[in-house]
Amino acid sequence: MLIDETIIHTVSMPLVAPFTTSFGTQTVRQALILEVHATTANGTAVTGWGECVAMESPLYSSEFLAAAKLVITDHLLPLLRTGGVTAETVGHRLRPVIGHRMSKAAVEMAVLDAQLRSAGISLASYLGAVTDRVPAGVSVGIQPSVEQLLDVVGSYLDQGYVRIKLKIEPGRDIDRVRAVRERFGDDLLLQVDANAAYTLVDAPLLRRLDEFDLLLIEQPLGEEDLRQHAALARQMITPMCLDESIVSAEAAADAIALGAAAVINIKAGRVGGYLEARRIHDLAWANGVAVWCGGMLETGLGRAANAALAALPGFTLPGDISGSDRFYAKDLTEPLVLKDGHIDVPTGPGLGVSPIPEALAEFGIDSTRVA
Ligand code: OSB
Ligand code: MG
Repeated sequence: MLIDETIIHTVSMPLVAPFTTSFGTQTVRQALILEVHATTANGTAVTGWGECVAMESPLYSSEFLAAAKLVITDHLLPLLRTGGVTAETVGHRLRPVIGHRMSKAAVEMAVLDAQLRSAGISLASYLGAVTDRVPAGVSVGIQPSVEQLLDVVGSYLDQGYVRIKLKIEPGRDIDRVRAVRERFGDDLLLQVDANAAYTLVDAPLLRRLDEFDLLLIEQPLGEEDLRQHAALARQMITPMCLDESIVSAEAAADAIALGAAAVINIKAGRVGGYLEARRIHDLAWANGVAVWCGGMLETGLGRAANAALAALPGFTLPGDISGSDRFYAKDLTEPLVLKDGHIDVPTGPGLGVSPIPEALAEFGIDSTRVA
């Protein structure tokens, strides 16, 4: 198909409660929403939607929203201007631009959505989904006190979430995990995520987590510390899971070979798109490495796509795929709803959901048209 024009919407969505991680506190989710207008080979007009998961500031990774908008506008879309485009070749066409995977992922997502909508195929069936609903875990931000943490975890469990992920940071780690384990019992599926807040010097401290029978510890060390994660993994019983470090299938292959990752958190945005995400899934599967689907406070668009990805057979652990209401009182699309601890995998063509025009108008703070 030929891309006629792209509209880059910036949305600003208030969170239902502040979300605190080791790298900061967020009360609003600003995101880029791509609206690609294209014409298929047989002359039909089609629209595709993409979401860029880059955050406002470069704290989780080097990418950030303002840069992403610039890269998409000035460097990525121009590479797709000449000749026909298919979702499967977007990654190759964008190769001259180094890095900027979240931006590339958003562009590929929109092209893929357009292509699948015009073909009447759901993203889930295109990717190879084997289930029609996925278990929902929830990522719990760092709370001001242990009491508040126990309240928040209790309310998510009441809602039916099947797995709890606690954000941790130095000084808010062992005691928090112990309190949750003691209150909610040994059967609770529990894991922690440090967002790179520790160094290898903290190994003796982190080893104290071993007594709490966690599913995994996610990204305790820095993005570039593959070898150090492998060293830490050898000192701990708790399975080592990487998030920030896995920026591509190549990085995943290195991490697995080094023994740095027994588990991988797959986020399509972080790795450059849903197609690369599927390649990592396939690689991990072949290596006996478990994967689960991470989240980046996506709107309904990215949330729907994540549910489709998480329905692949290698996703054997519950993902950070919560209902829309975990972050948003009102979503950009029809909400994804928690049912019996699960989220239904959308079945409609493409992503299966679209922005509701009134919601896009309400949350939109800018729309830029790129010819
Ligand atoms: O490390 O998984 C992470 C949110 C923003 C940036 C990084 C992370 C997260 C989360 C939230 O943990 C996951 C979600 O969207 O539910
Ligand atoms: Mg993480």
